[in-house]
Amino acid sequence: MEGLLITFEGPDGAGKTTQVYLVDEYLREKGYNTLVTREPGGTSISEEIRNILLNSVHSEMDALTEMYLYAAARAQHVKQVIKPALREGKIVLCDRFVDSSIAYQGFGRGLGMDVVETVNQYALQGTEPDLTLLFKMDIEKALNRGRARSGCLDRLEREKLEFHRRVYRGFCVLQEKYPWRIKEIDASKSLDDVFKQVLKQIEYLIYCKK
Ligand code: T5A
Repeated sequence: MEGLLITFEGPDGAGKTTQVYLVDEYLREKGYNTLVTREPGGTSISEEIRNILLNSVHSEMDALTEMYLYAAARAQHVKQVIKPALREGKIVLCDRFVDSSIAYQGFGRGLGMDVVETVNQYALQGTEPDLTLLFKMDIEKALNRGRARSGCLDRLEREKLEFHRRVYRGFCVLQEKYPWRIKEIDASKSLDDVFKQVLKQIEYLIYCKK
């Protein structure tokens, strides 16, 4: 089987990372060759960019700078990790990807979808997710889940609720634009229930690609 890129998207704290690792364990037990990675991050350069982006010290960061830094981290990640893994036939499970840039920088920061998509075309080098799982739930509840876990907030999590509302709307617009790729997950449910929804989509994708 050729490699597959599966991305996990949604508001902060919706439970994406938890599911990435559950899916990884499940697929490995079934004998699939998987790779877990994340954005921003996934390479040493991209992880350094992540530290700049999420550090709450940088409260003065301009929206354009932010967009380019996410895209720069992505360009390195795609070239160094994602493309090679896909060539090797791996199932790549990526915690956030380009849709986050469109939602957060395009809608949240107000840079617009077109600008963010255009800049990211260069970073993506033709790479597109085969499936995107969009974790949807009340954003305040999701943010509280994240807060309860870590206690401290990163630069993006510190943004006002209105920012997170715009981001969420961005994800909804993307879902409408790419319904064949973006599948909704009701993230408000229990861990087991969310896992079942996620597996249903992934197993269907694998079945279709066989
Ligand atoms: N960003 C990212 C951009 O602005 N542009 C971009 O291009 C990209 C790629 C990244 C930040 O950068 C922004 C988005 C982000 O703000 P991050 O830390 O990677 O920062 O952000 P998140 O992906 O949001 O990571 P979180 O860890 O905060 O959220 P998750 O992964 O959605 O949630 P998770 O799995 O860690 O779970 C949170 C808590 O909830 C519990 C877990 O046990 C955990 O305690 N939980 C549940 N509780 C009840 N029911 C369930 N079903 C649960 N599932 C998990």
